[in-house]
Amino acid sequence: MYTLGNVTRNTIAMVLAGGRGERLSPVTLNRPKPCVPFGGKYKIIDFVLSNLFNSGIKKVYVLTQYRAYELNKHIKESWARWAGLGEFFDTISPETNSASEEWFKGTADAIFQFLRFITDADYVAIFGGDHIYKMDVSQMISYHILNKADITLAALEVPVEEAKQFGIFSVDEDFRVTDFVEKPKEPVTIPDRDTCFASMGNYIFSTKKLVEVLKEGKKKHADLDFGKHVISMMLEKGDRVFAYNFADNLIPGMKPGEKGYWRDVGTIDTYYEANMDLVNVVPRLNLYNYKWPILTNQGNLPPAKTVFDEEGRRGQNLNSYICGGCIISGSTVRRSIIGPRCRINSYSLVEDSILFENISIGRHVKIKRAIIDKNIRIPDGVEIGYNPEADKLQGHTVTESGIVIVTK
Ligand code: ADQ
Ligand code: ADP
Repeated sequence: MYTLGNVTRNTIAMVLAGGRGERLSPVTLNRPKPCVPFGGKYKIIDFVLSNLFNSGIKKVYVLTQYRAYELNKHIKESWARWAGLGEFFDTISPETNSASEEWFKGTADAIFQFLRFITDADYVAIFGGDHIYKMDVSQMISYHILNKADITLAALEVPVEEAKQFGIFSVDEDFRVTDFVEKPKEPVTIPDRDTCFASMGNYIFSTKKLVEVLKEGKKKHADLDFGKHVISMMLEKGDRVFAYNFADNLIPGMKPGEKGYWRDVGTIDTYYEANMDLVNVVPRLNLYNYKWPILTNQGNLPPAKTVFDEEGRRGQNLNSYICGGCIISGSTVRRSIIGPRCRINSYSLVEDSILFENISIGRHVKIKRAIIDKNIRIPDGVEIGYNPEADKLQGHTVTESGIVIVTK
């Protein structure tokens, strides 16, 4: 009989982190989506890795591909050290596979190229690396085992208007999946509702079955993909495909409003909103729950400091996250997320904005509803976020909703 402890010890995780995240451009021009900063000190991938870690799954491969340097470095510096004996947080990329000179062509193809890495465990958790949520994965694996499933997909209920961007499926009364369509033009709704069951792109596989279906699938599709091919193939064969309702997942210490919290943060607007939620007086996503900590590289940074400047102007931050190594002097920061090592100088005002890392803001600067990429210096007197046309002339990107993105 399996207990929670040994199901997770008998699971290897493969985290898919190779996608470009084009809809998040220009933030993803130089980094893949999983490597985009979130909540100041974290990167998006820290959420899935923390979920795995807190669930007891510490044999984790991160599959990287697009612009992988920064992500590889982050996994090595921030995650590899959490592993104990027989455990690992490692990255693998297509170029390390000498038998194939090609890049991963699809998500399932990426796993196929590394099948030899997973045969040591009875279960494989294949999770996407680019969503913000908390989930106890051990509950999903236990559910998979109790159902004697071949594959279990994590499921969310989404409004029908959003369904086109997901894999959408129907279930029978036992929550066994009866049909699945990747990004359907006409999504099937749940009976008597205007919502659909969507796949979160997180799968638990029984290892033997995974090896079997990937070998078979590769014969038909060079660009084998879980959403596009694998799940439908398994349904056709009569394999046991089950859905796990994410709404049933419980996290220790979770606040009532946090249940079911999941964000794709796939566009600038959704990314911005999810960050801004954090500086609300009561955010939906609680980063202060020490029973389910979100881990990352703590960095050996000096404390954040807020000072009166020499003429007595008050440096102040209101409803903001200020990360290590920041100095806010004689300036005001309001409803913003200020990443590590930023300097904001006198007479400046930063509001409703996200600053990544190592940003220097001069004097008399005004910034509103902006996202500023790392290592940028904003000279004295500049205004950003007050006049879209002027912002565009400066070469910044401005979204329809008026968020300005400043990159190098
Ligand atoms: P998408 O997110 O559109 O749909 P995809 O672009 O393949 O699918 O990305 C899935 C994950 O794999 C992402 O985390 C991405 O970074 C990563 N990735 C993509 N290509 C990769 C590659 N070649 N190598 C390594 N990593 C790669 C999927 C499912 C849908 C489901 C949604 C939920 O196909 O059924 O509804 O996720 O968001
Ligand atoms: P401004 O006056 O335009 O805000 P300054 O460059 O004069 O900017 O710096 C403002 C304040 O930042 C200093 O008065 C000091 O309090 C603080 N500060 C600067 N560097 C350091 C440091 N290395 N350690 C601690 N505080 C610092």
